[in-house]
Amino acid sequence: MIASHTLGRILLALATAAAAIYASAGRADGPKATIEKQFTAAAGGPHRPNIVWIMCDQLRSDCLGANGNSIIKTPHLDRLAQQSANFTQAFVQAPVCVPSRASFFTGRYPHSHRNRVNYTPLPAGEVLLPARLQAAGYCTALVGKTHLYYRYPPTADEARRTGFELVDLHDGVPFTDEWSEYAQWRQAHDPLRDIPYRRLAHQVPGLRASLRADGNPNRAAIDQQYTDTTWTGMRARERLKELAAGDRPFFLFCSFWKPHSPYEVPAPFDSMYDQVEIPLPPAETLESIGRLPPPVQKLILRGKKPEYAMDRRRLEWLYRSYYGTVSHLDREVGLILDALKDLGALENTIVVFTSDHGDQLLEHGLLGKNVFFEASIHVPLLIGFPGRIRPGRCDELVESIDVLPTLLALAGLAEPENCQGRSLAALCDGSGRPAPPRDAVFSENVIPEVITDGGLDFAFAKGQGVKGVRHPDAKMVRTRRWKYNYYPDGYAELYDLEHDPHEQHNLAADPAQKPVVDEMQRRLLNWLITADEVDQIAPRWLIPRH
Ligand SMILES: [Ca+2]
Repeated sequence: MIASHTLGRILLALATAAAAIYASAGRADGPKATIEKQFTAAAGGPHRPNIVWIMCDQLRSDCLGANGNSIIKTPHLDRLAQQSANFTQAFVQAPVCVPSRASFFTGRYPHSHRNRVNYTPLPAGEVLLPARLQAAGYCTALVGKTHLYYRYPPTADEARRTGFELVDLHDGVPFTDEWSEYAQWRQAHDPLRDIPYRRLAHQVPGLRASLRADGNPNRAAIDQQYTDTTWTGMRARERLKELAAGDRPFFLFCSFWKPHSPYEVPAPFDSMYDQVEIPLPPAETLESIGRLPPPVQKLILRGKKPEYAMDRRRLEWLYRSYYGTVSHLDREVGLILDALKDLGALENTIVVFTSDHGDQLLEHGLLGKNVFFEASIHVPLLIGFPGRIRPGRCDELVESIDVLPTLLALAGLAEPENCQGRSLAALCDGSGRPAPPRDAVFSENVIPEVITDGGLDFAFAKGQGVKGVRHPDAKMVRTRRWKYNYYPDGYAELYDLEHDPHEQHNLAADPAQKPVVDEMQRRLLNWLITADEVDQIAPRWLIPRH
């Protein structure tokens, strides 16, 4: 038994050591207070660059001209790509909106920030990028979709609680229209205000007569000038004028809802690809789908009318519509870049362009996302900053959690202690400083839609999942050559991306690939064990400094 005075001495020694570590790191308060103090102190620092982050929803990496697509017309994004570091191998941490967006804005993996499923709340302790920039003296503005809230309903006040000072909210789905600035604006301006904004022209009796029989069946009912894409661009340019006239650095998050499905597209973009042949993915069969892990099969075959056997003519128009929507978005990006230039703000503004995930566009029989195939997890990522970032392609593997520390580094601000991303600044600022590349990227996916058929009924029984089916909570690790997806209950996928870039041949059960499977499992296990060390080890001593 240790004598009480000895125990006291040990405790004192431990406390002193802890205090020394604490003091050397300059951390005297809890994590959130410390972060705020650091940023408040930084607010009086040198003039900081503005940040314009242009976000879109469901845009694939390969649907930019700058990324090698010779069919799609994206001249303005190509211009931005020429002026930016173009991260050609950027991957999201979740192939669905809310977890992915939470990762972008926290710099943390989904299992760490714990916002795993759409329309679930952000944990109260998670501090988002706009709040960090606001604390550093930035004027922060949101135009469009955020999809991140600490509580329901998704109002402008709730968006302000995430760190946005100026809010023009539009989350883009009918059940959030009650709180949508765009929906209100359209009601005040659009002569066709009674027609829902996602409605197709051929669904509206009064518009059918004006349609060409051989025209795009996905033509939107409403005029392009009243779409949420045009509104988001217009409102962003108006905000930019206000922000550029202010005396604070600004952060504008300009967040487009498109090219998210449904694939309605307004004129004239509906006919832009009329005569164009776009390569389509191979048709899938029940047999080919049956070779996928059960959660992925369920996702593809969900609903009363699974889409995997879609008519090829319809699929052709779907591609033309998606491309037309991207070209519409591209026009708006061009107008935003022009506005920045006209305001004289381009030189001191970091411009980011990316997406929260991609779209399968019927690859592997699926529309939308929620899977680890390249079409869903591989996104465009452009980061431009005149004079600081060297324009050009960067083919290193990067993760979406890397964007937050990159922006903070470029703005001269400290990285949060719990950030799991790595700043990309050294990869693209021409400084020649070493930037250890990632040799693997990770993604995570809970797939509630598998169980609920796309509904929002998330009634959950512990140990039984939803409606008696356990949540398929899957993990992915991807190196340059290999992708390994792990599902609970013994299912897995292994793809050799070098020889099988379209992920057609699952090698997980191939005895010849057992060493690769073992190596990928080791990578997953190491990542799961170590990713949270930033929360649990780094700065969390509870013993006071003095
Ligand atoms: Ca999304």
